[in-house]
Amino acid sequence: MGICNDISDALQKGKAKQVKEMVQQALDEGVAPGSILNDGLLAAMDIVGDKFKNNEVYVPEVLIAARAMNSGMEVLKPKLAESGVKSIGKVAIGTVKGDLHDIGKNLVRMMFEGKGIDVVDLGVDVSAEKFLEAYRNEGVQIIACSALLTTTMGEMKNVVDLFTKEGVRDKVTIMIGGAPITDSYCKSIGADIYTPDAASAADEAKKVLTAK
Ligand code: B1M
Repeated sequence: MGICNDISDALQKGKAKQVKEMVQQALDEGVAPGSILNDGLLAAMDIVGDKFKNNEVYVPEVLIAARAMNSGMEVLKPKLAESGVKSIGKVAIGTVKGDLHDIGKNLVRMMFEGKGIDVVDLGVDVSAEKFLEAYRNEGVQIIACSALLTTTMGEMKNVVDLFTKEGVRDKVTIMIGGAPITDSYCKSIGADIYTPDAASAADEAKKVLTAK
């Protein structure tokens, strides 16, 4: 689909205004909203995510591409809702209690959105209770916790423990990440998935959501 490839190219270059205009043009030409999403916006974010994983592009390029995706989504979102295109699932993300770092968390959120996942962003300094509340009130299938400090990573264990105590641990997938986090830490606290970067987090979340 020509115009979807053009949208994808513009998005990869971070051209927000152009992406927005081309999404509108594609809609005017009668291209299905789902095709614009999958073959244009999401295809482009997949490519950006892969390049980020391979260190071919860095944080600023990803942020610029994500901004371009958001401007395309502004136009597309109402049409997707009308045409009944559903997201693949819902995630609640936050930086854990005591921790105010949000650049990595925001990147993970953008990569999730780039996979067609709905995201409830709880922000920073998020307590275990707030994660639980989001699970109960928002119907999320995944809880995603970010931590940047060795002094706050222990909060992730509190999240796992609270879900266990409340008897809902097996109802939700708990993903963790951030600079001090490792796979062995993930296993030691009983979380489900550790990923080292935002693109891998989105890949793993998609696997979980599409397997359900
Ligand atoms: Co702070 N800070 N900081 N800081 N800060 C670090 C993390 C630190 C390593 C710096 C250092 O000393 N060398 C150090 C932590 C040391 C430690 O605990 N071992 C540190 C410290 C000590 C502190 C303060 C305590 C400093 C002080 O006040 N004395 C304080 C703490 C405040 C608090 O949180 N309560 C503090 C404050 C700040 C600022 C506010 C100034 C600012 C944050 C601004 C913001 O986020 N809005 C800041 C910054 C910017 C940093 C550094 C320089 C950069 C962090 C960053 O954004 N990296 C950092 C040093 C460094 O890393 N060079 C540092 C870019 C970002 C894209 O990477 O977040 O790692 P990152 O995300 C990655 C992966 O980790 C992963 O994906 C991303 C990439 O794809 N990822 C996930 C992240 N979350 C994930 C979740 C997943 C999966 C993957 O699944 C759910």
